[in-house]
Formats: sequence, structure tokens, C-alpha cells
Amino acid sequence: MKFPDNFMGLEEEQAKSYKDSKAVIMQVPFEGTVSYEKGTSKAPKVIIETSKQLEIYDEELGRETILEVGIWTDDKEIKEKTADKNVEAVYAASKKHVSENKFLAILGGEHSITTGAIKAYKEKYSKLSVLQLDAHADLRDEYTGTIYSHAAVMSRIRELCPAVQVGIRDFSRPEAEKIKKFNYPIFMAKDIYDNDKWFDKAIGKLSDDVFITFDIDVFDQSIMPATGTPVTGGLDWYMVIKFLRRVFEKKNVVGFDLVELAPMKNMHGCDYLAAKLVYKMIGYKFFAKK
Ligand SMILES: [Mn+2]
Repeated sequence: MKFPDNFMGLEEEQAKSYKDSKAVIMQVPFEGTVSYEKGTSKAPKVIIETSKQLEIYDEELGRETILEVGIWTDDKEIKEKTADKNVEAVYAASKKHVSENKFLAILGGEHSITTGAIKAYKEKYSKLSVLQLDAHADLRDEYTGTIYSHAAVMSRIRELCPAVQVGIRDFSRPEAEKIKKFNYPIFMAKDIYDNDKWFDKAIGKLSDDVFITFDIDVFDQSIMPATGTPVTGGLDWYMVIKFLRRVFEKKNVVGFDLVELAPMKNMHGCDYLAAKLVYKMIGYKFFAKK
């Protein structure tokens, strides 16, 4: 980790060592299979740069999370030439940190990166389940010639473990048929955007050990335009963090990724949202349970 060029910009004397850090930030600026706008490869660096402006004190938790638990920034950027090679590289890097009992916060990059992390966690937590927050179902069998496409990532994940999908509002006819055929637990945005009655139902479908894959386009585009394929009708900040807090309270969340932020010029509010969300989830991991 470089000082002060790490998450929240800590100086060496403030930061905990790798050994003493309970959380690790991984950077995966891979962008190989995205459909439309480019830019997710910039996200890890932008999130880390922006995080230096955040308050270390989390006003909701009453904690200085990073000083108490330690958040180590892994300098290695994982960016292979193809999606399948990249998945393997994410797997290898995740496996190393998971074996050291670190809580991983993986910054993408596009959504195809998730499969590598799930493979690593699944080896340690045999009953792992995945919680996906996303506008897109990502349940294609393959897309543009690769089974590792971002648009097929939940098909790959469902081959490894069960998943609950939240905030979904965009998918193709074959995906719709697949959802119906297999009766996947999916909480559509149109049914959940204005109420929290679904929180416990969604959480009840997860196993005890949970990995969260967070596609930033689950948010409404009014607060999150900085993403490659925004979809109208998304969720708002308070609903999402209220739901996440409940998940962290009830389950053993073992790690998460944050994907598909595509930073936009003059829209730095989106970068702040992403950085805050990363810090919030790490805080929830260690302090949400009372
Ligand atoms: Mn998406």
C-alpha cells in the first residue's frame, strides 16, 4: 500500500498493517465486454481518489471505521486482456486475501469480474449465496461471443451458488423465460421501489454466508447517471443502505464488489456516492450488529 495514495488517503502512521487490517480493497479496472459507454476502467482509481475527501467518522455508526478495523489498499491492478483470463486473475488474488481472513471490497471494472471472486469465496464457504443489486438480470447464456460477458455474469454465478437479485428492471425475452422456468428469487424494481416489505423476504432467501455484488446502476439514474447502461426507475440511496444494513445485521457478509461506475466529467457527486457506499458497507460489516 502506498501512502497517502490509498483508500481515504491515510499516512503510514495512521494506517494499520496488512496483517492488522480486517478489510482489503482490490482494484479490478477491467473493461473488456461492456456493451455501450466506456469508462468503468477508471472507477477504482477515481473511487480511491474521492475517498480521500470523505469523513473518517461514520455519523450513522458513530465509528471511525478505517482507524478501528484497518482497510488495506492492494496496489495491484487486475486488468487482463480477456474476460476469462481476468476472471482467473481475480480468483487468484481473491483467494490469497480470503485465505488470510480479509473482508474484501473489490472495485470494478465491469460486472464480468465477479465470477472470479465468487469462485474464491465458494471454496471457503461451501454454502455461499450471492446477493446482486442491479438494474439488469445479467442472465444471458452468453453475450457477444463470450460466456464471461457482463451480461451473462449471473448465469455464471448461478452455476456456482444460489443468488437473490434485487432492483432488476431490464432483461431480454430469453432471460424472462429463464426466470419463469427456474423460479429464481428476483425482486423487481417496480415491486420494491416504494416500500420495504420485501426486505426480510429477500434476506430469507439467502444462506448464512453472503457475497454482495453491487452494480451501481441499481440506483436511479437521477442520482447515478455515471454508469454505462443506466435504466430508468431505480432505487434511492436511503432505501438501499437501509436494506444493506439489514443484510449485514442478519447475515455473515463475507465480501462485496462494486461494479459499473463509469466516472463522468463534472459529475463528481457520483464518485462520492460510490466511495461513501464502499466505506458504508465496510462499516456495516464490522459495526451494524449491535
Ligand atoms: Mn447492470
